[in-house]
Amino acid sequence: MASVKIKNLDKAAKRIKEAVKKREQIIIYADADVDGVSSAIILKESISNLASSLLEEGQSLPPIQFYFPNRKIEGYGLNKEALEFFGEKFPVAEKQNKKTKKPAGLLITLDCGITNFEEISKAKEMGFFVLLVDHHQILDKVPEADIIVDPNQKGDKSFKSFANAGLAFNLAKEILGDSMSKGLRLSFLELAALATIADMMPEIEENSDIILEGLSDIQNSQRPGIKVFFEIFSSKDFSSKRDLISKMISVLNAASVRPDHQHECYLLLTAGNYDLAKMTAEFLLEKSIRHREEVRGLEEEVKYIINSKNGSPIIFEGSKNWNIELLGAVASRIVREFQKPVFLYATSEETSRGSVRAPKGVDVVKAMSDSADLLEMFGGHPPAAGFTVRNDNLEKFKEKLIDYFSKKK
Ligand SMILES: [Mn+2]
Repeated sequence: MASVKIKNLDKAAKRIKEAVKKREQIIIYADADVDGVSSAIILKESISNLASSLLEEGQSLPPIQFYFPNRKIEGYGLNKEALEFFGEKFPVAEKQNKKTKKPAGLLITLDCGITNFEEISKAKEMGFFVLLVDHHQILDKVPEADIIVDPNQKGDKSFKSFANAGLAFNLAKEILGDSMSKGLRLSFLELAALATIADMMPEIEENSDIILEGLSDIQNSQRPGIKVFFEIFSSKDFSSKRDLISKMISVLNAASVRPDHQHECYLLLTAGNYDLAKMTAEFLLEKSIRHREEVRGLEEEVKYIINSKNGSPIIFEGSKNWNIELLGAVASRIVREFQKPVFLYATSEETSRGSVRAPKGVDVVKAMSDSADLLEMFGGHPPAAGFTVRNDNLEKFKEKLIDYFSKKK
């Protein structure tokens, strides 16, 4: 796999090894979707495996804090409130930092971070060493992180279409080298395969290798949280293994972030025993059924609104009653039917947050770059992205987008 090395992957692995040796505080801050959660598990388990080979007997693992931001409350990506929470939780480290000028710890962002300019600068000011691992598009500059791994950055000649968990798998290989057992490798590939499919990354080159190998024996996975799906679903209801995997992903997608910033999907995929895995999987299955009904309902509502208007090159709709967590799924369905860029947003008091999906060949990140001065935040992949905009800029943003897409035609 991975013929051309991913830029800075060696530096990232070296820095993680150093943190383990020095038992530094490590914070894993990952996006709360299947890709982010899979990335977090791969990294955490690489660190545990590394630690068991590096540390002397009796020494413990470096302290690891997980944080999955709740998209509904905190939005997408790294946020300042979360950083303040880390500052309060690890005040000793912060004080130490002022005296010794040593980093307060290692903050690793997974599947997010590349558009968090201010937040990353703040983390640096707080004394964190910031390692950013993301696969989203680069805007006109990159944040001031200490190490950036993102195949889209300048000077990176590697494969561009990895899911973030594909990057995490390559990072794991770099960290563990020959000490990665066959079993562990397969277990990581299963997660990377699920994430690559869940993130709808193109199934070409390295990604097709990841999927092929990762799904090869997934029905016998070492993870109770994966294996359980092959028992709660009856295989006769599915035309293929791949079909069952899609259903499994739709269940995983229904998982939420808990108030303590732990993630239900993380808990399922790392469950140590079968009973816990079964209970969690069944709970998520129920939730995914409700979730799907909500998506369908919202889809109907959006279609009703847009059918009353036509001629616009884009679909741009929002409401204060819509659930941001469903908008990506709804926008994907609307795009398939209308073949236009779709911007759906949920409005709160001062700002609106939205999900964007586009037909093949349309780059919505580029389209939004044209309105960068109107936006609080935006980013993503060419066909699937997100934004935050102040409500007083919503109309201007819409007009600029209409203008942009009218000219393109
Ligand atoms: Mn991702």
